Amino acid sequence: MKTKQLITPLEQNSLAEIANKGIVVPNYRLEGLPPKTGIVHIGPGAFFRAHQSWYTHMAMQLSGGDWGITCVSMRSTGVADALTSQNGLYCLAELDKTTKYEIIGSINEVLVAGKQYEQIIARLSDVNTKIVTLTITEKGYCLNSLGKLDMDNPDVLADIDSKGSQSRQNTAIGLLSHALINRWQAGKACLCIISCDNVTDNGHKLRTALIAFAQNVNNEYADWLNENLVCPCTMVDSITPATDDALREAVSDALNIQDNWPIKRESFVQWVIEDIVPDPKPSWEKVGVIFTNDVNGFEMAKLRLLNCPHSSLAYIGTLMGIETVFDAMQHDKLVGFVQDLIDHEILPSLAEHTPKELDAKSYSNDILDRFRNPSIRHLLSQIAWDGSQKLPMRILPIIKQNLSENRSVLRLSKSLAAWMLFVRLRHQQKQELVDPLHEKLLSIAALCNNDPKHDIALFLSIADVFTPDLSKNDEFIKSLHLAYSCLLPLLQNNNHEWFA
Ligand code: CS2
Repeated sequence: MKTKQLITPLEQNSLAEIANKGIVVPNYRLEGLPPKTGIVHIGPGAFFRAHQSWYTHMAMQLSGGDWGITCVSMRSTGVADALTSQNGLYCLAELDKTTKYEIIGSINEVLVAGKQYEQIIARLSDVNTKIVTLTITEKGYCLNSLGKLDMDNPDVLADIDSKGSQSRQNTAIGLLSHALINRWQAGKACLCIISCDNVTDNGHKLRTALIAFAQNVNNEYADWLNENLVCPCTMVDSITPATDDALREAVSDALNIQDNWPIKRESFVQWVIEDIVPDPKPSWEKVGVIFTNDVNGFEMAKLRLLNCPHSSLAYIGTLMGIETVFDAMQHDKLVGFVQDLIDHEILPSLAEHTPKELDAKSYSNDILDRFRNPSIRHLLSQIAWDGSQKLPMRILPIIKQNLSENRSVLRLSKSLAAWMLFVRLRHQQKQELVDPLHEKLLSIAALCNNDPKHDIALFLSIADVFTPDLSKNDEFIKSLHLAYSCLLPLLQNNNHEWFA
């Protein structure tokens, strides 16, 4: 580790010095006043800072504009603590055949809902704020298994009771509604709110949640929102592992700068947005963002050809004692299973839905090559988080479609059975299960007795995950029993023979 005096702190005042070292810095932060806030982002996690924040940075590098981003953390203070002392600046490391570092300056500030609620509402209500982007994870949309606002969610009910504007909101939906009500009452323009989560039909579901909330608060406001709210659907993609100390050290050694929270990702990055975003907007199209009216085709292909194999590797690989995606891709039989899953149960489901400009098989091969990137240490345990929220987006829709089209679901059922056994493994090992339904899932795991019929019935009883059209489908249940029996040895003695 270099001695402290050689390290330059990453902050506004050191940008010129850092630029003089030949490091790419945000030129829009060097010239004149920093860009004003034009975007508010809720959920400033690693993916946002690797993806949307980078795209907006690139757009301002090219064309300037007041597209500074105010980030909002709904709960945790970690990102705010790390970035505030750095004036929002951070280093992005692209790790591939070569490593590329760049200082990103699109973030103006990070506010925390629990401490700076009024400031957040002021930013969201400000006439200069045109766009809101969201990475609040699947559970953040407060949707039930039918894709509607979850009126059984106590946080949603509490937010509605406060009429969305009288007090601090618990949910992102409530927070947005508070600001939208302010804008409506002040006669200001509405907002364009862009979901950037791996949620099927994300823009429409977000819009449904916001309008359903409005209808429980004030009908006039709901009518205005219905008329003016723009929520484009999107597909987002870049493999972004969580930051670790190895990255902090690499940035410090390579750049001689002290960055509290650098970000790493692969070089591949893609953003597809439904072409309904009103002007003014950042010049995202000049830096590679695809605006199209067929987002659904891109989104379905990505969720099914990247995220579904990802989750399959995460659960099966963890049961096999494998740690990262790269390690899993070295296991021929596991890769063979994933390839069969893709070829026989996923690609056929996309045949009628793939955009004409997308060759699904080639796209899938490229994704598996991305999984083999030796520079990316992507933990299977990270991908395994929030299974109860992810699998209804990336595995269950394929199963439903394949069942209705008389196609096999056995391999998909093995991925699902692996999730169930993963939950049991977490219970057995008394390890944390990162999932909003962790209590229910662990209580089910405690009741499992290795009898497939008994155990599967317990998991299928989770109505928040399995809708009746699946949980009561005899063919699916039979397939799940077979898959569960086939993988059970992985839980009992780490036996890899299940591939046979
Ligand atoms: C991953 C995704 O953690 C996960 O669930 O499958 O975060 C994946 O890395 C991204 O969708 C890639 O764009």
